[in-house]
Amino acid sequence: RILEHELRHAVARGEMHLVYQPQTQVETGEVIGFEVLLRWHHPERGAVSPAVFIPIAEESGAILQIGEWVLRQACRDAASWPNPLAVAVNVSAVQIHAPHFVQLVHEVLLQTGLKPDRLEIEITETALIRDPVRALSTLRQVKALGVHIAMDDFGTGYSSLSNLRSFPFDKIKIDPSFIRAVDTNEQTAAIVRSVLGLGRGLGLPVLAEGVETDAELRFLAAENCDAAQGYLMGRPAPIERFSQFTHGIQ
Ligand code: G
Ligand code: G
Ligand code: MN
Ligand code: NA
Repeated sequence: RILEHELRHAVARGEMHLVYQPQTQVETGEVIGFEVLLRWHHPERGAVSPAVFIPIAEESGAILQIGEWVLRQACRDAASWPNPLAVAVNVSAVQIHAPHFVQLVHEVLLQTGLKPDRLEIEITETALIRDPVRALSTLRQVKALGVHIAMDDFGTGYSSLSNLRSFPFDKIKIDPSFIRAVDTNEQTAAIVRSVLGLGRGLGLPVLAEGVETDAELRFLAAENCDAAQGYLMGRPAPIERFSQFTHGIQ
């Protein structure tokens, strides 16, 4: 396929770049970190969505090279931010199951000087099902480095409560589909309340993704949700846009 061939050269040709989206503490509104999101500007096609090219990169194996570039660039950026601002990097199943993933993370932390506890890797449950034994071993080793691990898109896909018990997660990220209209839909509200209770019971902070309105944020504050991310607090943008935080002025 065309995209697959072009993907393999996209990093080397400088067609990929990173955008960052702020994550805030619900109670104070303080920015606590940023999720890094990959963007591909194709010379002819223009912007190609990661929802389109990430699956192709995973099938072709190109995600290994692309993911390494994302991790290195994100850690390099974050190393210059004031402590304790954190960076959250999406990591796909193919990367988790690759032989040298732990070594790569270790090496990138050493090279960039980023403190391990300021890096969070985001993993969906789908990434765990292919080889759960191997995934567990890898995640334990990553955690032993001091890196944090977030369960991404919680509530969708292959969600299983047993994953929360079996894998060493440090945070739960509730999928945006549960935040949409959480303030007006009683069923959605009940589900979000129960996830917050689950987090509390397990001692895991919960971050709500896809917060777009004040009413959604007020609901989350009233229910003691720990953290939030969404267009309301900030759209994904080049890191320069957030210099008031990353340069420690505010
Ligand atoms: O930013 P956007 O909402 O368009 O991202 C769409 C999807 O692509 C999301 O599920 C997101 O997790 C995924 N994604 C974005 N950047 C990366 C990345 O660097 N690595 C991986 N594996 N997935 C990413
Ligand atoms: O990695 P993950 O699947 O969580 O990807 C997060 C995606 O959610 C990103 O692609 C980002 O562009 C998108 N996103 C972030 N904030 C919002 C929001 O407030 N509303 C919607 N609809 N999407 C969002
Ligand atoms: Mn994510
Ligand atoms: Na998500």
